[in-house]
Amino acid sequence: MTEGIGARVLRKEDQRFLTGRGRFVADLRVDGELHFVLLRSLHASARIRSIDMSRATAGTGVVAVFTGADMQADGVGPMRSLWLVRGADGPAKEPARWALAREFVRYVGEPIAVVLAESQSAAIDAAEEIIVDYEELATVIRSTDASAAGAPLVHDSVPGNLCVRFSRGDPEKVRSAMARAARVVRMDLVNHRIAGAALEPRAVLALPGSPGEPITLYSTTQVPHHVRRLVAEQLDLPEAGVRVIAPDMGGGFGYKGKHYPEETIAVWAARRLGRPVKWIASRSESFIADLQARDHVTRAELALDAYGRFLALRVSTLANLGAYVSTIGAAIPTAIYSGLLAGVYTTPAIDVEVTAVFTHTPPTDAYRGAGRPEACYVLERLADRAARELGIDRAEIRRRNFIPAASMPYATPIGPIYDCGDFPRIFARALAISDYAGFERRRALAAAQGRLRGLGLACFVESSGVAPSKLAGTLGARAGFYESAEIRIDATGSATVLLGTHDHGQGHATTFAQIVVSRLGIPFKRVEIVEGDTGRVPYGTGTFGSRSIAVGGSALVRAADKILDKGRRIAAHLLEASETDIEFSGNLFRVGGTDRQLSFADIAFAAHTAHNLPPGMEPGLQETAFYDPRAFAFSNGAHVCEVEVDAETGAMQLLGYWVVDDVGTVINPTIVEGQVHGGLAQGIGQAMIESIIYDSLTGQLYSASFLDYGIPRADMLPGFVSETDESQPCTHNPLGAKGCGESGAIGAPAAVTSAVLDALAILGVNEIQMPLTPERIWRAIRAAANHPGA
Ligand code: MCN
Repeated sequence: MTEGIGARVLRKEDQRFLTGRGRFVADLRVDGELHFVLLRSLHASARIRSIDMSRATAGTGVVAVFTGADMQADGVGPMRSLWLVRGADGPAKEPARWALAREFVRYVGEPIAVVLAESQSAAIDAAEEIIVDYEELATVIRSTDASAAGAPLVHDSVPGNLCVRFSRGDPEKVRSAMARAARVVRMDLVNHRIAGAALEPRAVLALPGSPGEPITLYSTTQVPHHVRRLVAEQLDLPEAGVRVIAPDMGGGFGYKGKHYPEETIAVWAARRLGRPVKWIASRSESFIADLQARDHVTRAELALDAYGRFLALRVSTLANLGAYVSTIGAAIPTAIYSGLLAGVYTTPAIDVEVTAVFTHTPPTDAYRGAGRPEACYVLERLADRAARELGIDRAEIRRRNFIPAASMPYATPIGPIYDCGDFPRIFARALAISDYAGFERRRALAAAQGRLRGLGLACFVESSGVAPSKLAGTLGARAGFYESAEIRIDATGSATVLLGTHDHGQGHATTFAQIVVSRLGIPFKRVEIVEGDTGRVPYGTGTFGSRSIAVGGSALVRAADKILDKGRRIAAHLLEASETDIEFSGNLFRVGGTDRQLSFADIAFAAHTAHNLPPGMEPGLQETAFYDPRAFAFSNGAHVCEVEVDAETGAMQLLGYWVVDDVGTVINPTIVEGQVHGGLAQGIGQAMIESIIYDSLTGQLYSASFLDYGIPRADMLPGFVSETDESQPCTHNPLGAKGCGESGAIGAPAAVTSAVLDALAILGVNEIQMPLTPERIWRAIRAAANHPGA
C-alpha cells in the first residue's frame, strides 16, 4: 500500500510549516490581552523578608502585580508531582512547591512575583521596579555535597536533602559474585546536567471565557491532559473548568512534558482579572526557568570471569533532582533509569542503588532519553573499560555477553522482561555497515598524517512507551499510562481521528493517518488527525517516553478494529450474508468467495443514513478505544562512530556515524530516520558541547545563553547512516511497533566518548568526562603519561 504502514509518505504537516502557516502560542493575539512577566529569584537560597511592589504597581500600563501571598489568599494549592516513586525507606519526599514562592526561594530563577501589563515591555520595566529584601542563606549546589554532614538543608522538612533512596536487584548475590570474579572493573562516571533548548521557548496564553465557560489555556505542552488535571487540582476546579490547548510547537524534548508554574499562574491570573493573559519566555529566561536533565554521579563496578563474561554489576548513583520534585522528576533517575541497567547483556546479578537528593538548582526531569542515555552510558563505558583491562577486543567482549535472541522472552535480574530483540544481529549489522573490520587500516592512515583516529561503540535497549499503568501505580505513579483514540467516520467515508498524544515535530499527522489507511482502507488525504486539545479529545496522556506509536498507535488500531466490527455487521446485513462470511481487505467488505461487495464508503453512508441497519443497531460510525500496554516496547540499537582528534589543540571531529535500530514494525521509514537523526544530534550535543554549569557556591548559572551553552550545529555532525531492522516486532502490541523518538539520544553520549577514548588510548588517556570540549581533551592529553610533549 503506497500510503499505508511502511510507506515513505512525506509529512503532510510540512506544507503548512514550510509556508509559514504554523500556529504557535506566540502567534495567537487576543483582544484585550495582558502580558505577564515574572520576577525571578536572584539567589539560590534566601528568605524573602519583604517585597516592595509600590513602584511597579504604579508603572505605566501595569494592571496588577501579584505575589505568592495573593495566590495563598486565594487558596491556590501546591504544584504536585505525578510520580512519587516509592523507595527503600518510603515514598519520595515532596516538599511544597508553589507557583509563586512563599517566604523561601530555593534556586536562581524561581518565580517570586508576576507583573501583568498592557504590553510586554511595560511588564518588563515594572518587574525591574520590584524591590525584594532577601536574607541570603547557605546553599548546596552539587549533589555530592548534598548528603554531607552539616550540609545546608534545601527544605527544613527533608533531613540530609534526601528525596528518595531507591534500589533494585540482589546485593547479596552481587557481593558473592564479586568475591569470586577474575576481575572487577570500577569506574566513576559523571553524566552532566544539560538543558532542552527547543527552537520555540515556552509560552502560555489563558482566556478567562464567559461566566460558566471553561478557562482556555494555550500552552507549549506535550501533555495537555496532565496539565488540565494538575492546574484544576491546584485551583480546586473541576477538570471541565479548564480547557488546555497545545497548538503547533517548536520542539518539546521531554522538558515541555511537565507541569510548569507559568501554566497555573496564567489560569489563576486570567480568572482573577477577567482578561486574557500571555507569557512568552525569552531565551535566557528559558535557561533558568525550564526543567533541566541528567546530573548523575555514578560509581559502577563490573565483575567478570577470565573469559570476559559479565558476572555481576553494582551501580550506585547520586541523582540531582534540583530544589523540588518536578512532575515525574523523581521517577526518571529511579524507576526508569535503574530498570535498564541490565541493558543488552546477560549479567546474572545486579545491584542498583539510586540516591536522589535536593539541591539549590532548578528541578530536573525528563529530557530526550530520560534515564536511558544515563543507563547506556554506565554499561557501555564499563564494557569498554573491561575490554581494555582484559585485553579483549571491544566488539568481542560485547558479543560474549549479549542476551541471545533465542533467550527471549528474557527476564532481567532487575525486573523488566524483554519480549523480543536480536541484539547480536543488530550489533553485527552496525559493525558491517561501518566497516569495523577496516578500521585499523583507517587509523594507521590517519596516524601517518599525525592524526589520532578512534572508533566508538554503544549498544542499548530502551523502554519505550512507559507501561503498564498498574506497574507504574505500584511504583508510586499518580497517573495511568494508557492512551485513548477515537475514530469518527463521516457519511463520505472520511475519518477524523482524535488522539490523546501530542505532536511537536514527530510527524503524527502523517504516521497515524498511515495506520488508518492500512487498517480501514481510507485514502490518506481523507484522514484528519486531531491532538492537543482537551476540549476536543476527552482523555489522553500525552507524548513523551517514545510512547505515541506503541501506546497511541495501538489505541488507534483497537478503535479501527471496532469500526471494522460494526462495518462487517452492516455489510452482512446489506449483502444478506452471515457476518462470519464477510472479509475486509483494501477498502472492501466482500462476501468470501463471491463478487458481492461494498466499499468502506458505502458502509459509512449506510451507517449515517440509518435507512437499513441491522435491527437494534445504533446509527453512526464512531468508536473509541483505550489502550493500556501490557509492557514496555523494548526498542534497541547499536551505534558506531569514528572521530579524529588533533593532539595539539584537543579539537575533535566526528567523521562518521552508523546506527542500526530495532524499532519493531516501521510505520514510516523517512520519519523514523528523521527521529533517529534528531536524537543523534542531541546525544552528540551532550557528548561534545552541551553543559549547564552552576557556580558551586552561589548557584548562579554560568551557561545561561547560547554564548556559553553550546548546542550542536550542522557543521559538527557527519552524514548519518541509519538503518532499521524489522525482524523483531513487538510481541504484545497490535502494531508490532516500538518507539524511536529517543533512540539516537540514548546511544550517542556513550558512543562518542568511546571513540574519543579510543583515539587517545595510544597516549595513555584512560578516562575523560563529558562534554568532550577541545579544552577537556587537550587537558586529558597533557595529563596523560605518553602525551606528545612528555
Ligand atoms: N514511528 C514509526 N515507526 C516506529 C516508531 C515510530 O513510524 N516503529 C513514528 C511515529 O509514528 C511518530 C514518530 O516516529 O510519528 C515518533 O514516534 P515515537 O517513537 O512513538 O515517539 P513519540 O511520537 O511519542 O515522540 C516522543 C519522542 C520523545 S520522548 C522526544 S523527547 C522527542 C521525540 O520523540 N522530542 C522531539 N522526537 C522529537 N522530534 C521533534 N521534532 N521534536 C521533539 O521535541
